Amino acid sequence: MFYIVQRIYEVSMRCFGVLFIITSLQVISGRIALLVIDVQNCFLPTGSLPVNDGDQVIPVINGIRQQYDNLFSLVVFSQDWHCSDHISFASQHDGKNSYSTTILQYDNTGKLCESTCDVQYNLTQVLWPDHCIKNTTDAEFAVNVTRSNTDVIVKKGYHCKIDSYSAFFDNGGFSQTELDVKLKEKDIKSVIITGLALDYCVFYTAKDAKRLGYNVYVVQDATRGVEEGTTVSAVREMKDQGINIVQSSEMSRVMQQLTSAGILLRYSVYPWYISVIGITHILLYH
Ligand code: VGL
Ligand code: ZN
Repeated sequence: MFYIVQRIYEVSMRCFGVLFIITSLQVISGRIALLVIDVQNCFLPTGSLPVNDGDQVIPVINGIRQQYDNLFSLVVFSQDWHCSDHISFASQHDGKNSYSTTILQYDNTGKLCESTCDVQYNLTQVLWPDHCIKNTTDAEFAVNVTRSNTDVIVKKGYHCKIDSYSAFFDNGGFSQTELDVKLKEKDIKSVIITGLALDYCVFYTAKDAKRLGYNVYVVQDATRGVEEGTTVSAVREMKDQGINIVQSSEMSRVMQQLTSAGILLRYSVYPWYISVIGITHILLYH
């Protein structure tokens, strides 16, 4: 009789062990997302808003995918997707040159003040060359960037009267894309951010991700900036805000850190009595 109880006990302990390992692994593979920001023709050196060496992020991003794809629960591609008369285009502002700035005024509902209006927000807008116009080749993803049909695509900047650098919110914080919901659906806790441009869309996406509570990594050599000065200040501000700036050569350490954190976290919420049973078992039978 005692022997049977002992056997049942031993088998169930083994099952617990296997269950523990499986649930830990699920946590590991269930929590990290790779965000690829605006790797589109428009931002490549031959595009309408060329970013210096913008094409050089592609092999770095592809390399990260090749090595760590199975550790990402989600890969998201954001896509700058503008109306042909988008408010951020210098061409829509008489006498204004590309790369100059203007102030855009919005009322409390987030509507652009074009005539008399109760101004609630003044947003400084950099005026860009016409770029990433929706449904054009210029707005397509770079042909060489590795994509899979399970990747999620998040379009942004499609409201004609407001710009949107972040892949989460427009520049006034008036409206939100589906990105946060998609990440939460997959229980994502950490985001690895790559893409273009470091001083605009990567920067604002990283800051919003941090504010929303994600653990944020920006892979610096998998990004490029539009301009030197804004790139330096963006990197400084991200570091100040607790965003991790890493190099692709450090990715193996980062992924290891994130996955072992997963095990620890899982262990700390694992029912305590299983440990007690396990320890008792070892003391009694070994
Ligand atoms: C971006 C400027 C204008 C970007 C988008 O993707 O960083 N920059 N639109
Ligand atoms: Zn844009």
